[in-house]
Amino acid sequence: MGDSTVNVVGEYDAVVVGAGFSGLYALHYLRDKLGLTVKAYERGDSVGGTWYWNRYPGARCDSESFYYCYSFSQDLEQEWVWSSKYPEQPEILSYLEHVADRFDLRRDIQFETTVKTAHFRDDVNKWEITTEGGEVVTARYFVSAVGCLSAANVPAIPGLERFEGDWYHTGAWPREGVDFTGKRVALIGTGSTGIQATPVIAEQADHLWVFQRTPNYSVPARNFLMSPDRTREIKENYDEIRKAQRASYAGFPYPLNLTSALDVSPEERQATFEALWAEEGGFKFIYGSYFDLLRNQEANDTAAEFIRNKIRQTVKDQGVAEKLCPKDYPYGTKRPPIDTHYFETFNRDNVTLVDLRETPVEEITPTGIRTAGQEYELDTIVFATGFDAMTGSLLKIDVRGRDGVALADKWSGGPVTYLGLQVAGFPNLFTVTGPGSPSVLTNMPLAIEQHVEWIGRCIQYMRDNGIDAIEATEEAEDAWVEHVREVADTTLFPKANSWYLGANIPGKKRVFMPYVGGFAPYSQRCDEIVDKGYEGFRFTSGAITT
Ligand code: N01
Repeated sequence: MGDSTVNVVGEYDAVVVGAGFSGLYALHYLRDKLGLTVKAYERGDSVGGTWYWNRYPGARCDSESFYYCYSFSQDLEQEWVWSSKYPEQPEILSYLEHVADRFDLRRDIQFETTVKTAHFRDDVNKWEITTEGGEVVTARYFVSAVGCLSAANVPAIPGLERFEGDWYHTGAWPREGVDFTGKRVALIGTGSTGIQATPVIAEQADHLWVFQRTPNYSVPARNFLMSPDRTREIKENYDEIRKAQRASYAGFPYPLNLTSALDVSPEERQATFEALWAEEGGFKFIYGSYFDLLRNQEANDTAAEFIRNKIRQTVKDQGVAEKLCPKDYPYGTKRPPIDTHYFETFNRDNVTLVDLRETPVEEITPTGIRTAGQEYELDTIVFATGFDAMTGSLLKIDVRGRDGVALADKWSGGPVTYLGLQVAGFPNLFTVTGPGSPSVLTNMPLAIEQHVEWIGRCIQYMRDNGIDAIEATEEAEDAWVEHVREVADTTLFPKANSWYLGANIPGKKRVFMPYVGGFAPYSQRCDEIVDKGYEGFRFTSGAITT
């Protein structure tokens, strides 16, 4: 096909990039349900995606295990047993390895292979995909399952290359682990990752300095081991649980509370927050308390102040406690972490909080970190500094659509998509959990299943109707981008400098990327669009020459 100098080594119906939760399901659905020939590429040497790379100390799921798993196979649901409410990373990785083996997926995944380019060939309505090793394959459908939080962000702090100790990013953690015993350690970043890692590293390190730029609201996880009775109850009720998840705002089956935080007495509100804090913990605090916490500043203030008071009660040194109290953005507008003894850790003698707002980092020296206030002698630096979220991983690939237009150029003003599923000008490119979808605000496996199933049904429809290419129209894309922005503006989300906005990456265009309209309305909208004959999409058919 095309350029005769290109050595095409394989022709597939679909190429999937990534073998995490989304890539594995996409491969299974397209290959085993639709009967397509599928090739998946994965840069790691095994499956797992996020759960393959994020092996940092304390890494664990922060959604309940029994909700944070696939629902597409009842047999799988019934046979897999979760050890605890929030299992650690190795257990989730084992689950994904089990899925890969159980559905015989590995034979179609090429590991340790990074996709370098993906170019749409207008003449044949196919994608030409090149790996870093120079291998070229073609595919009718190009499915991006690269993950929303996979492009690690190591901040460009001057001097890192001269540091004589060891440094790690939490999202690319060494497989053999890191022994912090006797080490002087700096951890930079207090998002969900830093908050999970801090208490665990503190137990091992000689001394841990936590470098905080923005304090975070965190709620206790209250992890527990799953009893056989609880496991049995969940398995017996999975149908109902999944139904409730699919009908919910964020993919968690918590009963919907339509009460405003401002419509109850302060005593009642306090009692509600106390009960959720003490008994349940986790995301139920935000999604199961009052519906308007993310919509009304005054309502949000009540939860924010409750959490600040908990921090003040927990941390003995009130000067440190105040620095740990977030005050300049609403609770929940940065992705809310949940923790196991994070704030308690600052009561340890071997843990020091470094407030980068008071004393910013100036440089990394060969022996440590120098801030405006002090020099810290270090053996190890841990970057828990997050990711170039939602767009970073896909844009690492040179993706070109019709007429050779680069996705990087198309998205230079921020990502634009239709439903987070497709991009105008990029036919047959499907983005699982793409920007403009509610995925990162939703229980991820559920969001992934909804996308993969939508994509699979779309491809089946195309095949049934002799259609070669599907592409979002520019009008539908513009309208969706505008809708995503409008809905975000009805909430408090844009008030925080979060990765949802791209604010954590210097130079990244600030655009609120996820769809905050809720998972259930979003998936209903996706279905309605199908019912209306794929409204907002354009189909192309024609004789294909290969
Ligand atoms: O990353 P983050 P993360 N100098 O971007 C700081 C998911 N997740 O890896 O807030 C100093 O949230 C940055 O400071 P600021 C979850 O969706 C899930 O923690 O930008 N500091 C912030 O404190 C989560 O939201 C699980 O001012 C710098 C931190 O680094 C997402 O992954 C577990 C800096 C980055 O926080 C990302 O979480 C863990 C700099 N130059 C994570 N640059 C589950 O359990 C950045 N920071 C499912």
